[in-house]
Amino acid sequence: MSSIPNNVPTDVYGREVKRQPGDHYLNHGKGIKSWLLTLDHKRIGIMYMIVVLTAFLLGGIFALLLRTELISPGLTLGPVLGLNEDETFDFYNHMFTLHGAVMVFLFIIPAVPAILGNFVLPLMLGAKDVAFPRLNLLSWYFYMAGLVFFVWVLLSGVLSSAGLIPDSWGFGLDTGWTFYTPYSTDTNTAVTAAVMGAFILGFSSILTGVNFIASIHMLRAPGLTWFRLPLFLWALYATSIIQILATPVLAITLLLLIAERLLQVGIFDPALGGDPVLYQHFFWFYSHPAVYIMILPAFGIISEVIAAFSRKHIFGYKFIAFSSVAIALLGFIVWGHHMFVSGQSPVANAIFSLLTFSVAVPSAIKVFNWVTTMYKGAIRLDTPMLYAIGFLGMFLIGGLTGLFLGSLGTDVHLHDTYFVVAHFHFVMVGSMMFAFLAGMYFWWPKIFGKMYCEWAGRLGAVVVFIGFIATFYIQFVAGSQGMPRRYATYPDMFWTHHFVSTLGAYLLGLGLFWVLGTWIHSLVKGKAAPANPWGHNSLEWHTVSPPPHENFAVTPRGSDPYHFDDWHYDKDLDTYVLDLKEEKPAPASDAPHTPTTTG
Ligand code: HEM
Ligand SMILES: [Cu+2]
Repeated sequence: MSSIPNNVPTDVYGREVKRQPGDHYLNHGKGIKSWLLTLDHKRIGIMYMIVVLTAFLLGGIFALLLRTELISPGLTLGPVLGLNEDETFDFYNHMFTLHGAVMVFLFIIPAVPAILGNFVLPLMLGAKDVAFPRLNLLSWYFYMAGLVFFVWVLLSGVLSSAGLIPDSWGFGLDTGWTFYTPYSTDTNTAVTAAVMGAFILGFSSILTGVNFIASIHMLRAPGLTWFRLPLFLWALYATSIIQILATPVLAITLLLLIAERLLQVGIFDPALGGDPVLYQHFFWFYSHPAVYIMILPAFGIISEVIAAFSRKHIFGYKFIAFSSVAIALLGFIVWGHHMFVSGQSPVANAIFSLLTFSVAVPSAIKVFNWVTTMYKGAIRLDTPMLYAIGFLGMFLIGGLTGLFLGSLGTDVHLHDTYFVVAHFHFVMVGSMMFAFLAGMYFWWPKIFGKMYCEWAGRLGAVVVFIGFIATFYIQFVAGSQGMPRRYATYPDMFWTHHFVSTLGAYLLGLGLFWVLGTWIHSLVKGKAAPANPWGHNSLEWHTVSPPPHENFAVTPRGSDPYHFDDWHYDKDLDTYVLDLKEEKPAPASDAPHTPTTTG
């Protein structure tokens, strides 16, 4: 456990910060209204944190229900709930659909940009807030509106099976998170409500993207040139480009789907003269880039954490920065790899397969640079770094198995098997969720002004890692032996695979609850955080923790964020401090262009 003597907050020079009421963003304004109407990016980040983590919990409960059904080859959970065979299969379809949809649309797409991005981006820029604070708040409300639709979808399933609402109102959702036509245009589950929810969530995502791009262009502190931007900001920049360009395509597709359901216009449904493969093209034109909306911000976090905990300048800064942009652009031309068995022409298949491999190049550049940054570094294995190292291994496995799926020949065999399930969980959970947790622990002291308990954080990381591997690694084996995805029952030959996987999932769930426990413990009992516990040099570490409402007392000057040499480790304070004589505050007249509407 970190030991700050007397538990006093300290500034960048290691001097005690005398706290006054209302002098930081958490106590600046009291009452629920001061939160719900806030224009402060930091508070909006926290509001996102609360709701997005709640969505994650919900998705996690569905996951555990799925895994419980799969613990034995026949019907397992269904009969316990009083369901017959058909009803159990139905129940399973609903569970994996809600699990996938909630995890993708409500957790993983917003998690890093909306929670950590919102909180950290203006601080990293040395700005007071994002470029459009009101739009930022609006995007949170869009998220909440989308959430309401999904909650309705869930409730409709519960209420109709209890006989409280007529089935014609829709009951639950059983299309898979991809809403593939023509099934999604026919089924009488609550597809329209779910699709409306995803449509509205899209606007939340677009507004965040607009805000981030404008902020990075307009609000950089004096001296913070483009090539001094922390790599997390390059990653968010690349992400924002995708959010703005790809999300509208999904929005239009979803509207067409609703039109098809309500008006029978005949766009996707072959019975009406439509083309279901067209839907798949539209859907994946968004959803492949969307996987980069999920993973690019994660890359950004890893760059920050690995540099800080290796105490070394990041290796290959420009390569990492440009590879984010390259991935964002290449991500737009590979969507057809989801459709190798859809009846697409062999020429198109071959081209998409080839293009897919090109994405491996910038991805490998990143991994190379991260590993090289660690090489001969003074590595500190604190909790964020443990998650970052876990990320490296998981992303390697997730990425390399993607090559099997990108290869035409092998994909035909592996398509729609557990190999795919394992692959995308290695990328989404093993990589993206690990990076998210790395970022949460990394910025936690800054966000809440409290340290977490280090040994407990590390233990959580180890349990989550073991649980994750146990759950998902064996699914590669099951999948390559032919276990198809989206089935509630299976032949005995897969019993061991599924049994191990389910026990792993319980362990993973336990680990994640432990993680939550370390956060709650920190909020209640954590020691006061210093300004810069990790000795990183990007601007958010130049202000006190938690930051004041307006972020910085004096406008900071941007310099190389990975130049750590000015920060010295102070044993007594257990934090990094700047030498007082090195103090060179920028003149206040250099204030960056910041909006005047921060409330
Ligand atoms: C935390 C532990 C998790 C467990 C134990 C778990 C388990 C499962 C299981 C059993 C399935 C159904 C596989 C099938 O029969 O096709 C599934 C599907 C899926 N999961 Fe997870 N999952 C977890 C976390 C996540 C996360 C964090 C995400 C994304 C952010 C995610 C995204 C998905 C998606 C997109 C599907 C596909 C749903 C569909 O086929 O419609 N999962 N998961
Ligand atoms: Cu893809």
